[in-house]
Amino acid sequence: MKVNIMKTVAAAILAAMMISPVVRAASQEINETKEQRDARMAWWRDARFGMFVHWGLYSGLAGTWDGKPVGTKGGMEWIQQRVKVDTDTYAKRAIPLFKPSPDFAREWAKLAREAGCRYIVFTTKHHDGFALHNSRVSDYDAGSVLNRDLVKEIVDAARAEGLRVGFYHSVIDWHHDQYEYARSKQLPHPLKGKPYPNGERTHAKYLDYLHGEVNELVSNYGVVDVLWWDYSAQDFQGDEAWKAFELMQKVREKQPAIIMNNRLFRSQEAGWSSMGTAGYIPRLDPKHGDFITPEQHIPATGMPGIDWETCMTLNTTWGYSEHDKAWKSDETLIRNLIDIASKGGNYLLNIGPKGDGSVPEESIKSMHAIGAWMKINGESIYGTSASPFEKLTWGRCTQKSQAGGKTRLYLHVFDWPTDKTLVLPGLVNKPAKAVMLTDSRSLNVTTCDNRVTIAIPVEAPDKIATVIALDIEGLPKVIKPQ
Ligand code: H79
Repeated sequence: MKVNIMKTVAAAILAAMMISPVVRAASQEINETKEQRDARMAWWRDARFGMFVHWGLYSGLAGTWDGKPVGTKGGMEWIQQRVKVDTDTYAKRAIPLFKPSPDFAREWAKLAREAGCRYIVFTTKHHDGFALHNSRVSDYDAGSVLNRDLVKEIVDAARAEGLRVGFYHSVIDWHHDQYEYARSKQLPHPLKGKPYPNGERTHAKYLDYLHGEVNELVSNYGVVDVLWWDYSAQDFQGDEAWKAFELMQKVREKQPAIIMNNRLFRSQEAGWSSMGTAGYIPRLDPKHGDFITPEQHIPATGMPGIDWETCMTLNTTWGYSEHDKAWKSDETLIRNLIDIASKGGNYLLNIGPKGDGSVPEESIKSMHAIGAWMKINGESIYGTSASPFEKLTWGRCTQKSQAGGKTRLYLHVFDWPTDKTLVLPGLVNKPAKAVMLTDSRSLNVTTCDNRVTIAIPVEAPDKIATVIALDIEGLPKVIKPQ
């Protein structure tokens, strides 16, 4: 009997050895046809506009430490790193100020819907390591500290408003006693340069915890539409840092349709040219993720053939700061959304709620201004693709295919011409009709010498962006104007 068991075990080990290289290779391969991928990405590509939320223990601190502002600009979700304190010191001050109201999540979800966002991505855990769900693998979580599962509250509220839901999850973790922060020179840590307070650390134990928390997140909250990893460095990334391929595969097993960004990696083939927020290149092997994430910037010419999403703040911080007054204007925000859509990308616009979960008044106003514009002009953003024009002097363009082989071009006019004509240089298609979305007014269209000219009123109906929907025959054909 014993011998037989031994034989079976030996056979099993042998079999595992033989198939393991195949399994490992398979874990990196994406077994998906282009059609399957397009179907999986479809809702995300159509959505074009999402709401990002940065909210955690740092939110109650509000950019203040020892009664003084830590700064007036920049990410105050990094406050623990900025003041360089250990987790005990940080948590002792931050926890009493983190007091979520009963209704906070419904407020966010309503705001996102009113703004015209189709999805919401929120911080399930930021770099400080405090998890918003009820975790079995950590005591530094909302379940242990507040006896609440804030992830569940947010997911339920978002679903009730018809929004898709994404989880931001930091793979950097400043609280965990096995996180070997000395392994990277580039990744931040509040105790950087100092020896580990607890002596030896074992990175493998940290990875068990990281994978454990992610497993809870993708197992206990129904369908998760997006996983937004943050982040890796050139000197610490991918498999070495996070057992990235295994992590992604485990996530996909639980959530086959999930869409993930590329931030478990930072290499050329994963779309990174360097560190920094401008270091992106239009290149992405799908095994590293589904989309590229320019942070606080819009790529000059988009990223043809690649899915990308620009994330941006409303002022200059992601996590709430009572000192940051550098709010972007409605004009900037709306034009950024249009600019991004005209380049074929998504806009993930951030709010940083306060410690009680309430959204700053300025942010509510901005989101409502975008919502008012989207209510009239949303069809020029949702489900559109990038402009066929290289450049337009007066604004931007998006496009959508129509029934009967027509294409609808959405002309977003930023700088309203003073001569009552809007010219589309180099457009050779036959125009069918032009309508202003603001008031459904029809406009006269003429065509001559490879340029389409639309007669427009003297005054711009919308000073920020007036949209004219122009239907043309066939797919747009633009030639270089002589
Ligand atoms: O979660 C948000 C940032 O906290 C995180 N990604 C977004 C979505 C992020 N982590 N690192 N970085 C972004 C890049 C580094 C940014 C820095 Fe700074 C600029 C580090 C120091 C200056 C911003 C301002 C963060 C701290 C101060």
